Amino acid sequence: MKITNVQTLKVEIPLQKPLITAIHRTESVGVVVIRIETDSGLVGENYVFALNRDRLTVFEAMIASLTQFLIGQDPRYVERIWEQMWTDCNPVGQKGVSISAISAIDTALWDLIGKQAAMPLYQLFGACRDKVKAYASSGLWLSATTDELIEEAHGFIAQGFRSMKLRLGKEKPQEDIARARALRQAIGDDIEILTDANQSLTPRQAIALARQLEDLNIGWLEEPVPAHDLAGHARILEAINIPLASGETDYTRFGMKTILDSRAVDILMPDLQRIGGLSEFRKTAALASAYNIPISTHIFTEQSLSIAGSAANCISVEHVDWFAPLYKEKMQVENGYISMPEAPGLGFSFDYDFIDQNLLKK
Ligand code: SMN
Ligand code: MG
Repeated sequence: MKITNVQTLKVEIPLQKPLITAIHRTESVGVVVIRIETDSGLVGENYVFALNRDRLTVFEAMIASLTQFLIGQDPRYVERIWEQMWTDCNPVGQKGVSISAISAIDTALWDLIGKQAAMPLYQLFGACRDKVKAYASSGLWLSATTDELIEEAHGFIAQGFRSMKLRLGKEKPQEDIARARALRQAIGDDIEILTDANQSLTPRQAIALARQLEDLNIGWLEEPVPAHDLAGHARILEAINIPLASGETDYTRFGMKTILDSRAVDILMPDLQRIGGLSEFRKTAALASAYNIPISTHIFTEQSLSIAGSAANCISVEHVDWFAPLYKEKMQVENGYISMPEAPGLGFSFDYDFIDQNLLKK
């Protein structure tokens, strides 16, 4: 099997309601779709997420700069291709746009490998489970009123979720506490509440806030302080009785090792795109297991199921619905769990009617 062509398409996916956290704000989701074509007729499919439409051409150009390592190559040499792309990006930086492009390509190559092997990737990697706990994360935004939070929460429960993530970072900490309290009261004790402050607090603020949330049985507190403040994370972790989660903002196994060495997290949350694709995610899961630290995957739900089904220390996946319109197959949540996709490769295939209708021409 040889790669014959790499195609990219810029797509803007409309959102039902704006996505708003302490540091994110967008009304639509921008992605660069990537298709790696081969002489076998099989196509590897994946995308880069650029939050909104503003920088799609930047990501597209970075992918184009790496196609020299793909054309004429066998996708099964994914490890060699990864190393070549990684080395090539050294002078321009091995984080940010570089690693996003590497990730998009790497995961599309794995999609091809799975399709050729006629196996879903979680089985090709060595399966450890058939379904995984998923928490609802497409909502409970900072912009929601307390009434809206409760309405959304009931909607998540009706969809089959038993766990959901509330965003923190209101101007006054009392507001965060009141919202969390109202949510807990509305949904009862059997549904898990996770929280994410999106790096908006100081260590002192985070400790004070966490102490007031402790009696609400919160599953974790995520990114309480700026992601690079690992000493701050470690200080908070020691001081509070809520597990601390972080990791989505850093890159590759090297970034994750720094977090793990700093004893900064109870739960590591690698992000498929920032980590460097499925190749690097598998290495990261193994690394975290050596530190006795569980992982929970960050966004990219469809593709991350391949990790969740094959990494024994993966405790949950974050469920976001933003990318669902790209795909023909839809994830189903049942009693809090998502089943592994059984189709070969990633197990999700693009809906080109939707993509064509939402193409960005410039
Ligand atoms: C998040 C990440 C990316 C976009 C929106 C929200 C958030 C999360 O940090 O963990 O879901
Ligand atoms: Mg987060």
